[in-house]
Amino acid sequence: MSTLEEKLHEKIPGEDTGIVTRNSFCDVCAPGPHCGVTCYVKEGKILKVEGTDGHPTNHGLLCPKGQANRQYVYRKDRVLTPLRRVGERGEGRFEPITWEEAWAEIVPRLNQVKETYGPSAAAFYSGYNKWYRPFLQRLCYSFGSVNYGTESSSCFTSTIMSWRLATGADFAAPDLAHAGIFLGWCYNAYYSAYLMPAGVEKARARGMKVIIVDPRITPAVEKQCDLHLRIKPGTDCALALGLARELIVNDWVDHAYIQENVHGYEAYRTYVMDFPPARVEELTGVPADQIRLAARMIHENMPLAINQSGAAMVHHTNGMQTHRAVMALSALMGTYDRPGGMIPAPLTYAHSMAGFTTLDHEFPFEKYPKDAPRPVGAVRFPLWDEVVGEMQGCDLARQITQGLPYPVKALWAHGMNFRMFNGDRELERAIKELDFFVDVDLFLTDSAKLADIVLPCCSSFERSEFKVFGGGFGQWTERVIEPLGQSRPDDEILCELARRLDLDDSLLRAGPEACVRYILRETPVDVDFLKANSQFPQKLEGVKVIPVGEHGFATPTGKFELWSTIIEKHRGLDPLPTWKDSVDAASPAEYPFRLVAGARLPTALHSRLHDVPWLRSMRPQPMADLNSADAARMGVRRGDLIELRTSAGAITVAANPTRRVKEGTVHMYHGYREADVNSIVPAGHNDPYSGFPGYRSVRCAVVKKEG
Ligand SMILES: Nc1nc2c(c(=O)[nH]1)N[C@H]1C(S)=C(S)[C@@H](COP(=O)(O)OP(=O)(O)OC[C@H]3O[C@@H](n4cnc5c(=O)[nH]c(N)nc54)[C@H](O)[C@@H]3O)O[C@H]1N2
Ligand SMILES: Nc1nc2c(c(=O)[nH]1)N[C@H]1C(S)=C(S)[C@@H](COP(=O)(O)OP(=O)(O)OC[C@H]3O[C@@H](n4cnc5c(=O)[nH]c(N)nc54)[C@H](O)[C@@H]3O)O[C@H]1N2
Ligand SMILES: [Mo]
Repeated sequence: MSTLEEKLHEKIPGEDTGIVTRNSFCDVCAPGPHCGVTCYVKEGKILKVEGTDGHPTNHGLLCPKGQANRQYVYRKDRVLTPLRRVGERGEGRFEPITWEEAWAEIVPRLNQVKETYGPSAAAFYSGYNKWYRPFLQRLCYSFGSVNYGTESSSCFTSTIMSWRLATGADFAAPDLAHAGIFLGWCYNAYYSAYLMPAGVEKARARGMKVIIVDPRITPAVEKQCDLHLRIKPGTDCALALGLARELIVNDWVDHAYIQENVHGYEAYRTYVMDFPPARVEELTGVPADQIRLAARMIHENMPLAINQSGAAMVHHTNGMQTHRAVMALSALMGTYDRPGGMIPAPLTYAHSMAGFTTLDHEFPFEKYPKDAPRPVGAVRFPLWDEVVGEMQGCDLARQITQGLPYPVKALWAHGMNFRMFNGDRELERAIKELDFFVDVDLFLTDSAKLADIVLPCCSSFERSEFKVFGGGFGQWTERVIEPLGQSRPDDEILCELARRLDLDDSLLRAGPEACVRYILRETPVDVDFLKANSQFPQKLEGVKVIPVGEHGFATPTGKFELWSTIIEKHRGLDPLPTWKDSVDAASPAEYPFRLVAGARLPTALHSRLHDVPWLRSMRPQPMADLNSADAARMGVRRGDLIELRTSAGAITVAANPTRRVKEGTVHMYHGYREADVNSIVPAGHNDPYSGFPGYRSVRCAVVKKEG
């Protein structure tokens, strides 16, 4: 029998130790996984965390980021009270104030901007966090502003545009359980989605084949791959078109599916004939034989499922078109909305893929302002505006600075991080020019230091929240600990703002629970039952899920549009998914490398974990990965300081020579304050279709620093 001291040391729950376990979920990364987390709590403090046994998402597992939740929640720079700036913007001098004092300052200043410049002069922005977004969007529209926007205008929404243009659906996921071949385009799941490889492994065990398209040798390439196409970053569109050509000339495509469901096949067929294997090899660096082999493997192992890459594929100036070109393969092979192919799914409450519909869309849009101007980004990125209709965050700096086509003077943000955009110093400067800036964050970040008022929000462990999980599960969580200091959940802050602004919005004013009940109103989800069983996700019985094969096409032609009748109306944009190299126009002689900014590290999540000690200890210095042969040629060894220089500037980082990255490329993770890679991704290096930054193909020089 252990002594009490031993039990305390081992953190064993019990009456004698005073330690209890309570379940919540991890909100460090989102929105896909949201792994179940069991917290060991004593006297209101979390002592340790572990994955929740039997949880439908993570089955007791946690990734390194999830394991570090205790250090994340108790990060030293947690904001514990509302703060008012007393120094210059960015200096970091604040005084603590009460919530009453904060509202007394916020309300008149937001109203003043509204009265002077019109409601859309106030923009409402959310960083990576998804869970409170429906509240923020509705509040923005109720305020009368059209400028609701999020970090997803650099993340996922370009893929949504691609799907909407092609099929009318928001999203489609690979049906690994029934696929014969998985085209793992930009598939890096061991690092970016750690639960996914298990599904791939299971399918491989029953014979599914895997092709991975990635310039790097990732763990997935080593463990789960039958054919690795080691492509030059930013050239994927050419490879997709080349594969299509091979499938067509060998007569391996699904004519019956195309006949019935595809619009624009003839034009597309003519276009892809310009991409024979030899040319594609020249453009992409993938050997012609491998292109032929890949096409044959697809033909011999149908049905075809494709990785739905959130980021790497669309972080290019031809990214949206590239995504269309890749997903077009599912139309050619007849596997869109077919078993083993790409299964469309709605993005439901708080962007969790529950697979059933709610009143997510109606909740904000019933308040959409009438007779308002178009949101930020609409003039520069008109296709984005037509297909998405939100503020394109990548154009915010320009509009603040130029005041065109109308001024933006105030910013209310949840988790603003200027470092996440290309040419980020422009956004930092623009924010400094604002009349009024409020940032709601857990931490006093460098972006929060630019704010007039900082409001403290809390983590998932400190709030109660409705959550859906894949497979049709729902949970209404309870607080595991009380909110630290005076921090509050974002949804409560937003509902309070609606009350304080006296908005004509009885639903928001009624509070978060009333809003969630409204969003779920037409589903059989039993909120009271979930609240009474808050410790574990419950199967949601009776929710309506559209069967595979019955989704149809909500496009103007009612078909899968290879030729987009929406893009057709936009001058200067191509209705077919056309090829263009995504690299910038700087001189290749001066900048011989291709910089890829941001391939995921298992221990980082954008900026938010760089200050978490356990995770930082794995890669203490900002480090760039470059190919060992390139490094040897320059006499660069591991840990040497190198300068990465682009047409936009330079940063100094440590070198990590590795065989894993392709010769001629450098990979550098983002979000470091001391080596901010987005400061050297040129401003304006954006995709004209989506507005997305071309983070992942920038011409770059690598110079060894002496001493
Ligand atoms: N070079 C390069 N740049 C990139 C990318 C890349 O690959 N390369 N990736 C892009 C992509 S895909 C993304 S998604 C973006 C992400 O970019 P951001 O959204 O800016 O990511 P973070 O810095 O993690 O998070 C923003 C802030 O949200 C705060 N936060 C965390 N939880 C909460 C919460 O519940 N409420 C509130 N109010 N705040 C919270 C965090 O403390 C942090 O300060 O970066 C983009 N930028
Ligand atoms: N650990 C961790 N996990 C994360 C995140 C994180 O920051 N850290 N971020 C989350 C977010 S917001 C997102 S959007 C997703 C992104 O998820 P992913 O898209 O999977 O992210 P990455 O690992 O950046 O990119 C995937 C792979 O694409 C390769 N790649 C880079 N450029 C190119 C290219 O031009 N062509 C091809 N074919 N491949 C290329 C990279 O080498 C990498 O192996 O990850 C999520 N998961
Ligand atoms: Mo993202």
